[in-house]
Amino acid sequence: RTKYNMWLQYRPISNIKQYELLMNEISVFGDTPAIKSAKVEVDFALSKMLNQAIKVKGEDPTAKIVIGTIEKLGNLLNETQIQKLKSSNDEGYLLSSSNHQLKVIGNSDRAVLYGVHHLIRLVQLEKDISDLEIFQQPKNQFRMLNQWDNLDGSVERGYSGNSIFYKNGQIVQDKSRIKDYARYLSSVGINAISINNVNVWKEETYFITKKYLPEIKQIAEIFRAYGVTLYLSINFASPMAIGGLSTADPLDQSVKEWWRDKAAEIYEYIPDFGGFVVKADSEHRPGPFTYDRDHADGSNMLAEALEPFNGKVVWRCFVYNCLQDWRDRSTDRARAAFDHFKPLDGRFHENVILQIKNGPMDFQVREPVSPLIGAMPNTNQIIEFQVAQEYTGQQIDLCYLIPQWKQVLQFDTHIKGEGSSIEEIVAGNIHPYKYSGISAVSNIGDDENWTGNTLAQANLYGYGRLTWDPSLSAKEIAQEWIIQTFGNTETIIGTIEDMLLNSWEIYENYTAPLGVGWMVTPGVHYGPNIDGYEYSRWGTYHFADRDGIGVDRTKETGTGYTEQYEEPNQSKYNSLEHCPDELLLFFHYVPYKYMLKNGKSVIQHIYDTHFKGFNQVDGLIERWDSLKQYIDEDRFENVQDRLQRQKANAREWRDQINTYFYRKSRINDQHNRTIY
Ligand code: BDP
Repeated sequence: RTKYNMWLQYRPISNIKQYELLMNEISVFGDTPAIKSAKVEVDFALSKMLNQAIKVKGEDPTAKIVIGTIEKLGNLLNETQIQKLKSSNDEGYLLSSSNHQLKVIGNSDRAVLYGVHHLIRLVQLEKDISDLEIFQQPKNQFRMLNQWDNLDGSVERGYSGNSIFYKNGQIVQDKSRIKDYARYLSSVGINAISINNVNVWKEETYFITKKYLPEIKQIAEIFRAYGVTLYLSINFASPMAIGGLSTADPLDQSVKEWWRDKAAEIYEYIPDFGGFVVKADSEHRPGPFTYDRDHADGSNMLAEALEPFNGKVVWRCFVYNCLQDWRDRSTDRARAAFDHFKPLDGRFHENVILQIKNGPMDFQVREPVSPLIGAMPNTNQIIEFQVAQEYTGQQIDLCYLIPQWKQVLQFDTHIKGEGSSIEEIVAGNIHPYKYSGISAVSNIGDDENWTGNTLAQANLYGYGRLTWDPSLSAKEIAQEWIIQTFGNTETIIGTIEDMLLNSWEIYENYTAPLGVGWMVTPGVHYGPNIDGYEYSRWGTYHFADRDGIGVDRTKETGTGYTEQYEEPNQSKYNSLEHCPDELLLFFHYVPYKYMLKNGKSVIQHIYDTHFKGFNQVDGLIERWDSLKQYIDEDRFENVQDRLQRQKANAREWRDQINTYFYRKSRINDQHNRTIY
């Protein structure tokens, strides 16, 4: 089950002498579900890693290891420790150790569980624990995952087999895999999950009825024991689809009442239900527009229904016209979210949270940061990432996404002057948001290794760790993950770390150049089809012709999208001279011979990166092959196989892109390499 265990291998460590303190009796205080999980986990993990039975006893404050909440164990702390814990949030904890005692004390049950996982991680990483005084609290309040799972067992944009939640039109009977998933999530600090696809239009509409609520309640209980709050995606037209009403108008009295009753019913089953995730007026999903209402009307109506129970509405901002006429250049999909939502600032209830994709388009390998994030000082916001590699190699190709997310989080919007980074905005430090944080589309399925490509486990692990502590570097996260997953050997760490850290650049090198995006096979979104979306209705164009390529989004001659940014970003992106190379074609249409800041022409850059990207995949293969003796056959072959498929994909991309642009431009490669 090595591949199944992901980063919770609990491999026996070689030098157990340094952990003598842990070989004493452990006393865990309390018996709520989350505390019980902490107890089971610490017992299981330490016995395995230290290779001996661990004694867990009843509540005894003199035990060498004590674990519990501040409520129960506060009297073991000194004044400074108490103050520090009390000034941290509900999920904060303390790990403190001396020769005599090791304490894991949290502000809540959930925090205790996080503290226990921290301790376990330190041991697996073989860190010194003799003199600890670690206070930790998550930087983000929301650390959420969205499952795009359907009741028929399929997973929208799923690249790891089928759903672990549903099979053949039913919720799975054996829920042990869901429990294991909850364990993994809690180990990296994820605290919320929505368990069904955002596109709700078939049988899933009935999830909020008594036909499914008894079983969803069971799932909620499983997650609760791991500190994860359950949400459901809903169909905005439910009052009509399942309620027998003739309208879903959010201002209609009967609709409001229907949702109020519905909320009350759900909370009878799940008293700590998180709330609704809503995709409305987006890609054919129903929404308030049908009734000439706006997104504030729509979300507020649901918010009112959930308010008495402390429930939240997570309202997605992925709203754009997906039926636009490609002949009409007056609309720009990149502008859409900002144009729709920014004017509504201040009109949302305080339990509405807008969920905004990291870029203005759709999870491309490279996009600028969405200008909507931070642009609504009076509206709660969370950012949405995609752990699932829809446009970044579909868990066949290697693409470690933490560097991309870090770049997004570090982007300075200047919305309230210098230092208004996305990281601080979503942490709620720039505007006084009541709720904020990070959400993401999950990448798991029922493949035995959860993520298709074993190395894609690093994205799930890293997502959790990063949302907890955005100051961790992509490299630190990679190292933690590698050691826990594969072992604490320098060769392994160095080699895999190098593969992971370069993989995003490599993927970008052989796919769509300079921020232009897409060029993928329509529908599936894997492999090249350069003009596949060029004359379609989705608003995703590259405008390549014989003279040049790129989308003009400037204010003078283009769509004016650049104006959605605060200065100095607005001027930087708007000017050809200052726009960074990697986003050039997102913002500007330029001739093929246009000189980049890196000293190459656009066309030469395209040729060079595509030859290079393909060669780099060979490099990945070589590096992985060099690990054969260190890695179990199963996981070794899984990655080896994926890398071969990646190579075939990279070749397709390289050849199609190079040929396409050679034919368009008729400009030769300076190095005379073979272009078909
Ligand atoms: C796109 C996916 C589509 C999703 C949509 C969304 O291709 O399957 O339904 O995003 O986020 O990236 O709603």
